[in-house]
Amino acid sequence: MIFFILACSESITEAVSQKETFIVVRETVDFPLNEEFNFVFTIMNLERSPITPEEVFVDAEMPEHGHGMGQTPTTSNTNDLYTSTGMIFAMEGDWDINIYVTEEGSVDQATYSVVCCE
Ligand SMILES: [Cu+2]
Repeated sequence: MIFFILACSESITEAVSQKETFIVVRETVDFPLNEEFNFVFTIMNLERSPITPEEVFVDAEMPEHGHGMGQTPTTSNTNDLYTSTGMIFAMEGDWDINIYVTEEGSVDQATYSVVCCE
């Protein structure tokens, strides 16, 4: 863990969900300003095997400003790789990308805090 923090301090690619039921590993590390982008990620269980939950929903917001992206991305899965299309950061600053996963009727959430757009 210490190695991970030292090696990847400027772009953390893993996020553990709030209830610790899953891990998100993102491939997308760069974010354009005011231009649609794809957010690509894998969802894993705690044993680090890819999973495809019943429902996966992605959204993003600027917590300090109280607004979102102004549009809702579409999330699809191909061979265990998830892609959210129609993401857009129209403003520079701190964004939270939220991944909501529903399994057996219960929702858990993982969040990446990223900065647009270094
Ligand atoms: Cu804002």
